[in-house]
Amino acid sequence: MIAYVGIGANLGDARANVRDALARLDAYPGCRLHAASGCWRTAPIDSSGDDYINAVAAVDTGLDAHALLAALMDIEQAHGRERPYRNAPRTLDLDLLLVGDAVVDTPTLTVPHPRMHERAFVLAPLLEIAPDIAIPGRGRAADFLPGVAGQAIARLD
Ligand code: A4P
Ligand code: MG
Repeated sequence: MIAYVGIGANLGDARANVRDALARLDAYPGCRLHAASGCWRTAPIDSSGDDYINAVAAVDTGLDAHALLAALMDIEQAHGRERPYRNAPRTLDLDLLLVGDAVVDTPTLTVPHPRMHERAFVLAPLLEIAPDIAIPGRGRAADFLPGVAGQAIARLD
């Protein structure tokens, strides 16, 4: 099964943190990195501080959605992630975007990620590695791109 993970950082060496997250996803027990987008520089949305570096990873895994969320939190912790307040600047934020075609809605986990279709910093890197992907319950991810055209993002080399 393929799961898609949104990666974001805007503290410290954000690009290095994103690259390290990709390596840690590949090394995590039960996970294997299947594909990774390039890095994108993105203006903060509902958040403060420096521009973010964002990317999306496709992970080949047998873990279920809750086990994947626990894995992502482990990797965030390894980066010393602190949570002083919601949407605070962060060394590393890992969001579970899609887990195959699963739909999950529990107090601790919502999949598909409920805001992914409103965010250029998710859609652009996701579509780079999965141009035809659908968001369960919403439809083709590509159809949401025009709606986020006003959000400032740029792909880095
Ligand atoms: N949670 C529920 N569903 C999920 C899911 N699918 N993936 C819960 C990950 N977590 C999920 O997350 C808070 C709680 O959400 C977790 O405990 C988990 O049980 P968090 O990472 O502690 O908090 P957060 O990231 O500050 O909040 P949240 O709600 O994840 O924020 P968003 O909406 O993801 O936004 N602008 C740019 N340019 N780039 C960014 O990457 N990121 C955010 C974070 C805001 N603005 C941004 C960016
Ligand atoms: Mg988060």
